[in-house]
Amino acid sequence: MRIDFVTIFPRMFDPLIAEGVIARGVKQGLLDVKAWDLRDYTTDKHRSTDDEAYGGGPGMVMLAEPVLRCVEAIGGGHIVLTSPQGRRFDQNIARELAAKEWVVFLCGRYEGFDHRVIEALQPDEISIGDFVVSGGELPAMLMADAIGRMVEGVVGNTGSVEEDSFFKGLLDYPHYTRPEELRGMRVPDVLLSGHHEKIRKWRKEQALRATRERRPDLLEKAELDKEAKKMMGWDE
Ligand code: 9D3
Repeated sequence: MRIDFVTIFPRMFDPLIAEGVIARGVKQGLLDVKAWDLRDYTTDKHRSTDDEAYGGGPGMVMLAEPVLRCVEAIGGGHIVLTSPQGRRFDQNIARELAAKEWVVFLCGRYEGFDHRVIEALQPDEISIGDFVVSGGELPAMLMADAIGRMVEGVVGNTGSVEEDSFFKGLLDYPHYTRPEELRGMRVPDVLLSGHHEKIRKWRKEQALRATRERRPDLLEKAELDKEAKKMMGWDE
């Protein structure tokens, strides 16, 4: 899979490409990741990437021409525009984008892009949530991480919780490792018991309880099996 970023801050992407799950995918040859400097596609001697808004008001607007020139130089891909006005990113959108061969993120700054970028490219506008960050770079990196880890082979996830069909859509159960006792706090006996069936049920109960207490909205969407409904006291 190929992932490109169009930005006025290409060096912000250095750590993404150097460390972690994206770096792993790049090293394995499964991901091809590049940050493009919008300034290289400017058309004036000052290498401007933004200007004042027509109609007045505070804040600058990013120029359309450098973005369009840069996108033409990239030459393809599914174009995502990071924007507070976009559809809200979630695991389903991550899966959708991970299925693409090539994704190009346009990272906005200031008040965003000249609207003709949206008219010309008709990008897939995506937000990461209802809070304000200073630009699209961090949102794009966050989405790239979520997408990259879903590309086959990037994360060695044999038997991971996420892949377990039951725990999909639920919060995680508590995890413990050595030592058995830490500052007076013991690992739950059931996890030391060696009873795999009891451990499975305990984890399932814990995941259901955490989800009911913290994210009841997730529980409504989750498809619970008979055993889970019984654990929740929902059995007839
Ligand atoms: C909606 C807020 N805008 C009107 C007052 C101003 C504004 C704030 C922040 C315009 C652009 C930005 C920069 N943010 C992003 O580019 C952005 C973002 C975000 O702020 N929150 C969640 N997801 C995203 S994706 C890109």
